[in-house]
Amino acid sequence: MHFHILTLFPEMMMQGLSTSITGRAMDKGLIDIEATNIRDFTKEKHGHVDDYPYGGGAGMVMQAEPIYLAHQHVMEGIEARGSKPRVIYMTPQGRVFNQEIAEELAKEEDLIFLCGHYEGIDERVLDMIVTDNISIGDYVLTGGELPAMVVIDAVSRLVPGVLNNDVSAEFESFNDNLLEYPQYTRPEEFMGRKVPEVLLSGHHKNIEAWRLEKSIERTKERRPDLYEKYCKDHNK
Ligand code: 21W
Repeated sequence: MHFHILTLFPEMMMQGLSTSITGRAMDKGLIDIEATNIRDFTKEKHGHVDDYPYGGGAGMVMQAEPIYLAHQHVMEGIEARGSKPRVIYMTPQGRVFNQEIAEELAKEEDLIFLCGHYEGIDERVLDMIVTDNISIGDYVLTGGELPAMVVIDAVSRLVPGVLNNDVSAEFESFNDNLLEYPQYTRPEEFMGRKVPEVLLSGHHKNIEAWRLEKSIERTKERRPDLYEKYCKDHNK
């Protein structure tokens, strides 16, 4: 899986994504991440990439040309491989990201992320290059960089081999609309609190039943919206 990022802060993104599991996936060659600095494509002598909005208003707007040229540059590398990738604009106005979207994106060979900063991007270049608009939720951030990192992290762990555990990433939280059961490790007793007896019993059927019960219990308590769906799916 090849991730391409158009951003004004490539170092921030490479640093974040080179850490932990995504970093190991890069080392193993399972994913690669190329962050292109939009500023490298400005033709202005002072390196400006933004300007005042026509019609007035607060803040600055990112100009079309450097983004257009940065996108063209990235496409040159990709088209050599013969694929036409989706261009995802990270924006508060996009589809709200979830696991289903992560699974859909994980099927692609290349993904291009466009990250805005300041108040936004000149609409004309968005019309020309963007295929998808994605938000990560209804709160206001300072730019699209952290949201793109969130999406890349979620998609990366669905790439075969990225997680080294035996159970595939598919059988996890948000499957069947249930939250996960509580987990415990050594020691058996911590400050007077014991690990639930059933987990020490070695009785696999009972353990499975206990975990399902706990999953249902905490979904009802913490995520009543998911619990509703679970009940409907199970005719309860
Ligand atoms: C915040 C951009 C506010 C634009 C027209 C007139 C990407 C994000 C972002 C940001 C505005 C995501 C305006 C959840 C987010 C992002 C920066 C408002 C003002 N437009 N997901 N005036 N939350 N945020 N523009 O903030 O770029 S995905």
